Amino acid sequence: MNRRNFLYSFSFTAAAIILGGCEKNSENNNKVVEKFNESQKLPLKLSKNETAGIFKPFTQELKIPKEINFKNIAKAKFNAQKSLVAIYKDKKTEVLTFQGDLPNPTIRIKKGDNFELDFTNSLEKPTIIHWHGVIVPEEMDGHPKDAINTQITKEYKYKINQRAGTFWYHTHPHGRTGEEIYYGLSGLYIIEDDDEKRLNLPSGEFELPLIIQDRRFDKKANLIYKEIALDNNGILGDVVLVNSTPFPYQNVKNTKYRLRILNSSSVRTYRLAFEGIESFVLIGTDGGLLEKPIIVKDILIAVAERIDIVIDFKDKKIGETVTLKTLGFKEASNFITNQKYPNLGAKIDIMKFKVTQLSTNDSVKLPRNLSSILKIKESDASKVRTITMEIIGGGIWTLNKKPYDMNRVDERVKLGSTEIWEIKNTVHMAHPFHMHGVQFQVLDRTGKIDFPTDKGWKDTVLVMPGETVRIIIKFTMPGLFVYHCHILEHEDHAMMANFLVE
Ligand SMILES: [Cu+2]
Repeated sequence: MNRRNFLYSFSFTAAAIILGGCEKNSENNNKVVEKFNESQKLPLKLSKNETAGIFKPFTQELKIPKEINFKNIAKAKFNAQKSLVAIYKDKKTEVLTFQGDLPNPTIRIKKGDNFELDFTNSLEKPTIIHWHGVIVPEEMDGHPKDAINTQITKEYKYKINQRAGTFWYHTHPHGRTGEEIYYGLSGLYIIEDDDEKRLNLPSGEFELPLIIQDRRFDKKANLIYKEIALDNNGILGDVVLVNSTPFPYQNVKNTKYRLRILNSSSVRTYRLAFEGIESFVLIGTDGGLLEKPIIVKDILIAVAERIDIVIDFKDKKIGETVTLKTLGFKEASNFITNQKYPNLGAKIDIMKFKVTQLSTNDSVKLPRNLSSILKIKESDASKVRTITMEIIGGGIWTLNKKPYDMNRVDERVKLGSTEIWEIKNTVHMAHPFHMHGVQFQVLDRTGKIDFPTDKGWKDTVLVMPGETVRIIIKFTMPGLFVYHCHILEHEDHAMMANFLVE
């Protein structure tokens, strides 16, 4: 038994026995999970964690990705490559990057402008970049069929034709997306427009991107990837990186900040809240700003989703700290996950904001109206389709019980038409459903949990266990695109399908 197994086996035995089946359902089991979660409040008990000996949480300052702003350049260059990066201060971790360092650069571009990038693949296997949430022509979208071989360069060139919002990019080779994102190949992608500029939202030093990823490291700061037998349902980590910084801190002034948050983890859904500040304001979702701000105390963010929030540190004195944490989300699954790592219900302190300076300027007022969202009418829909989320024999994750086949067209859609898709989750695990080539609206859901993010434009929606979520989509971009579960180990399995818009 290695050190990690030994340390974990002590407190995990009770949970392991009761959760040993495929699913749990009794009240007793829930109690065990509660207790289990409590014992998992990381990083307070970080001695369980392999990296505990090599760093102290909340001592490394948050890294801010550098920006590639298309206001200043005509064309960018990415080269997917192996790199050594100091995730832990004074240690080198082997990762994958686009420009030699992590976090990868944030792309910033204005609606109406042209995006141009040369992408070279210096990895050993074929890969391709997908611009998640950005509606681009088929050949620019990064469909897994378009993966380029090693030492080949692909030219991306397209025009931004959509409203402002927080998007992201990541590689998308079939069967290896999870591994490539895990090792580093993802980044943020911000679209701006004049409508949003006019709102004078917090910007510059008062706008912070937060890319959240849970990861596993050994004592030498090497990333540990999946244990095939134990991680079939998704990889959970015990170290939370924000912008590739483990459990960081950020110095702030006592004023409003806009936080653009992306969950780029493998499977974990976070229920984010701030210890020290009771409520904050949700202003945007995957596809840009909401119509009106929504005040929340906590918010769910599943893998691949983005939330745009404003938090106000105005009541904090110099020297006070505010902790961003996840309250845990055990509702996400009754499936067992790798018992060595904090489960989906675990409460984890993620990062700290330290108020170190008084603000000299608090002119930012949050407008009552942020944008207008034209509701797609149900009566416009010409077709209703049902997509089921299933696990089939041998533990294979699928959609409609059909493992993904790159060459099979699963759904044919008429260009310009509007459709309702009913996403039906038949299993006891929540799945984030993502579609390429569109932004959609959520019509309704059968479950009890209220998602304020359902009010905005979406490209990824969490479907709870046993739940049916109805979405409405207008198809404006012709071509072959994929839709899939965004739990990375599920999409790599076979939980993906093709739709052809023609
Ligand atoms: Cu899934």
